[in-house]
Amino acid sequence: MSLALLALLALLALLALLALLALLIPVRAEPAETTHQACVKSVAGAQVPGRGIATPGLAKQAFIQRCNGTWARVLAGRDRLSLKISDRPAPPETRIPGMLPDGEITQTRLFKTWLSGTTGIYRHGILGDPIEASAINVLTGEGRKFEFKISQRSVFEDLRVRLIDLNGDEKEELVAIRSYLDAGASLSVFALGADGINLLAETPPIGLSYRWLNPAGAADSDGDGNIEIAIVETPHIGGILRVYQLGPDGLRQEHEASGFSNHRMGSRLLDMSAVVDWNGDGIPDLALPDASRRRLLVVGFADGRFSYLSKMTRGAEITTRILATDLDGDGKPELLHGRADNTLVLIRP
Ligand SMILES: [Ca+2]
Ligand SMILES: [Ca+2]
Ligand SMILES: [Ca+2]
Ligand SMILES: [Ca+2]
Repeated sequence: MSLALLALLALLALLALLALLALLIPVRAEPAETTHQACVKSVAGAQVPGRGIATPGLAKQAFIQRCNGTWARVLAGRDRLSLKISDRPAPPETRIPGMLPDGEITQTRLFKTWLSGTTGIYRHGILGDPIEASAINVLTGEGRKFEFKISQRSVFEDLRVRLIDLNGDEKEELVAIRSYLDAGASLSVFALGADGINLLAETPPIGLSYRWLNPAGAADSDGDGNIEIAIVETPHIGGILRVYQLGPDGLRQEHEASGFSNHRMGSRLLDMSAVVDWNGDGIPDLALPDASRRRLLVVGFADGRFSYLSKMTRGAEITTRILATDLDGDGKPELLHGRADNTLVLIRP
């Protein structure tokens, strides 16, 4: 056999081996994006009021409010989205005397909560006006009322109290953004005891006045059985994602990663993030925009390791809530949001 023929045979064998390897290595599917032209003012699930923070769970129904104020239900086909004229999904929100004018009521089976005690001492205006709150209110299922006023050196630079059981005692803690006049925002966790509301734990404030943070989600994001809470620190100036777990010594940071944003300066929208098991490993992941809010990212913390699970196509700015849904009923998640280029987007893993 000639040398040339041997070389040719070797080359053919190599090519066959490479082809076999290509078949064996799974190709990672790109997320599939389905869009619909619509000027979207807001995106909502069917359930309101809620806990005030993204947690695991897929909305079976989703609604949008168009820029002209009308509401529509979002229907998801395999390759297209359509809108069906609908009423507003939730009844008009109840107002409680004394509550923060643009505040929101949150509720679980055990409590109803809201912010009150309006104050103008911290003129930051990150949430649309310089009027902030100075007290947390709780109304229990048995009709007991509690109030907790914070000191003059700080305000609740927030619209709502998030209700989430961070220590696993089957009773929700009360979580709010507390800003110190001379040191900026911290994440504050309160607990309702027999004697009233008490401060349970707090992250160190950012360190500078007029520096803010926005919670992003709460879930057992590493699978260790404890709930973590994720926040984005300084979402307007190159946000840092921080993940905390509440323990006997307070809130301990477990992860830190830069390049995220879940809030636009001056907006009252706090929900630009979703908790969703994107890779189907049974552990909840977190979806939130990058620092420019022009690209949606999904990150995971399974087994205590931070990783990027998906980076969507860069496009126009994300302008609405990011809602985890299962609108097509296949049991797998989708992410729904509106963009500044008048597009409603549904993304499948
Ligand atoms: Ca608890
Ligand atoms: Ca955990
Ligand atoms: Ca997962
Ligand atoms: Ca689905």
